[in-house]
Amino acid sequence: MISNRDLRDVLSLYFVMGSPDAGSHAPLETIRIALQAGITCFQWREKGERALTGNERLDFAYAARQLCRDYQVPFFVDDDLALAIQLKADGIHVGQKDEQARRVRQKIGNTMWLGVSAHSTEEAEKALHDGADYIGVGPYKPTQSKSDAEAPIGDSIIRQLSDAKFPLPMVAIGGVTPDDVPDICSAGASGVAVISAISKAEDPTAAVKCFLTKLGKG
Ligand code: TZP
Ligand code: MG
Repeated sequence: MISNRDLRDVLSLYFVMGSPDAGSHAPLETIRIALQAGITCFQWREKGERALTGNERLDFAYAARQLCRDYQVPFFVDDDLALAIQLKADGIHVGQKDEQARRVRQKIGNTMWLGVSAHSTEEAEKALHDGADYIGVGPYKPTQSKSDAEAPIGDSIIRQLSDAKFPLPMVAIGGVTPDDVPDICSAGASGVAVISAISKAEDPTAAVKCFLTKLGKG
């Protein structure tokens, strides 16, 4: 596994989506466009009433992973550890309601990155203790993309953790737009994790470029 320093760069523009999150383009085409435009990391997160199941789900997962390989962008799987292992994903991301991070770390060893969602400094410290490589902190602002999202927390937790020299990379997630990037980065995050601002953009290429410019990577 590459070092945490490299992971900070990987996490700069972390695009997250599943098939129900697509907007004006077909789901796989949306992912391809985002990869082509320069996202630095991708998480496949197949959630909600319209989520794919069975073979369609599996085919989509393999296709998304292949696209990421084609563009040499790390591919993460949300929640489903067995599938992440089957797909030889680069990483797995778990929420507080998913399989316990400590057990996931035991199962994957150092073969994959492990990301954990945190909404408080306590959850962040626990994630660190459990062996996470990074944490996703949010929701930053209200979001339409997660039905059971907690109340928005802005950059308060990222700021507190950063002030306390929390050692893991952090990404902000939830309602993040390009205009939020300067505040999020100055709070101490390595990057931003984004669904709808890219997946539902009329022009996903322009959305990605706008994020990259704000991240100083344009
Ligand atoms: N976790 C916290 S908020 C969120 C997740 C998966 C959804 C983020 O989606 P969007 O569209 O960028 O608000
Ligand atoms: Mg989850």
